[in-house]
Amino acid sequence: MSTAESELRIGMVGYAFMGAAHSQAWRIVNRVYDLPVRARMAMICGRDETNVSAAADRLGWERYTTSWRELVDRDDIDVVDICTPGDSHAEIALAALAAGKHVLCEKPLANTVAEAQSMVAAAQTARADGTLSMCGFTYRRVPAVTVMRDLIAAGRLGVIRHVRAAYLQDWIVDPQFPLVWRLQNDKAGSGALGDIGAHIIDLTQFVTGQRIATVSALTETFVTERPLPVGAGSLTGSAGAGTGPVTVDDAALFLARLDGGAVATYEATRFATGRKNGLRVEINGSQGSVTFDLERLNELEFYDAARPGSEQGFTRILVTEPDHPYLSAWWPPGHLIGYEHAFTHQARDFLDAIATGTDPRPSFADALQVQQVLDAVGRAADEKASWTDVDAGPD
Ligand code: SOE
Repeated sequence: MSTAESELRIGMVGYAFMGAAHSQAWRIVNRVYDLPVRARMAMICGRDETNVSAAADRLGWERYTTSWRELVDRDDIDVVDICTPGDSHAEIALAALAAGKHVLCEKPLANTVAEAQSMVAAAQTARADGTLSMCGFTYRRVPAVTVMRDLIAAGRLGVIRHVRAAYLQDWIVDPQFPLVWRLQNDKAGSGALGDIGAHIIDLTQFVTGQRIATVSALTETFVTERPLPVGAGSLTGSAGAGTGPVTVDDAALFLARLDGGAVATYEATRFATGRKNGLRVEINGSQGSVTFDLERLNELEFYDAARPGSEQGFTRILVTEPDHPYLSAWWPPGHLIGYEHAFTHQARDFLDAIATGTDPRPSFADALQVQQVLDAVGRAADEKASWTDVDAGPD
């Protein structure tokens, strides 16, 4: 692949919510971080010419195309960034890797384990030629999450006993909210489970260093029929004429055992009325505990059992200091960051990996393992294997 010196020409497929978040990251990553390569926003792709040309203008891309195959095949594109619904991830990623492009793919990696396996195989083949790939589990790049991982890795919590994770949203509580692609199984693969459950699976495994080994699960679809959307919907939308079936879960809950001995509960729902983007994780160990909430992403609560009895209690760590990961390049100490910054951190890490030839994480193989957990949860919920009915009590 020919690359202009010190420049990586990015081609992004998709321009809705995730496309906008990734564009923001590509636009500013070299302004914030001193990197060996520069990202150039070379081309954006979307199916609708009017919309994609407007998105190119608004988001700052040099050119646009309506054909992802054209984008993938061009000699003047080095990196393909996939921000489309899950049903097209595998096809685009396989073509891009075969064409020698580095690939960043949004989460979840695919809609099925089989697709994810084919992506891992393609990524491994491409790696032999120096082509890299990474999956966008962006919350790994929230500085507080990295600090949480570091505390656990340093043994500050002792032996990890409990993982308690929930991802709580409420954007489809209204039964009149339209049937956008995230509510359609053929486009999204699953509902709350894959969209937001995947985040807490990846995040908890990342911070604990333990993997989910076995699960018992239930899923629920509270609203089974919704108005058809007008135009392309994402997280907002207008209801049009007619209705269609919701073919994904609205909520997914599961119990798990992790391979390092921890036990865990997970809850992913879009029906937690009043909770907007509440990704909450609490880890309890033999020597301490730590909690994180995405709605307060500059903070951690840390309990250190080694402190004197008179000083015990959860301490708030404000993760805004230059000593914390990613932060010295941003603002003076004590100044806060937000949701979009993790995308810039992700772009930074991917560019740096390409420039230095190191393997970025989460790899496609890491993301396949998350896909296997999603699959196991789906099967456990369908099979209802480990459910025990409560005996009928008195009236
Ligand atoms: C919608 O539930 C969504 O936008 C997810 O798709 C994203 O991955 C998450 O970051 C926020 O919520």
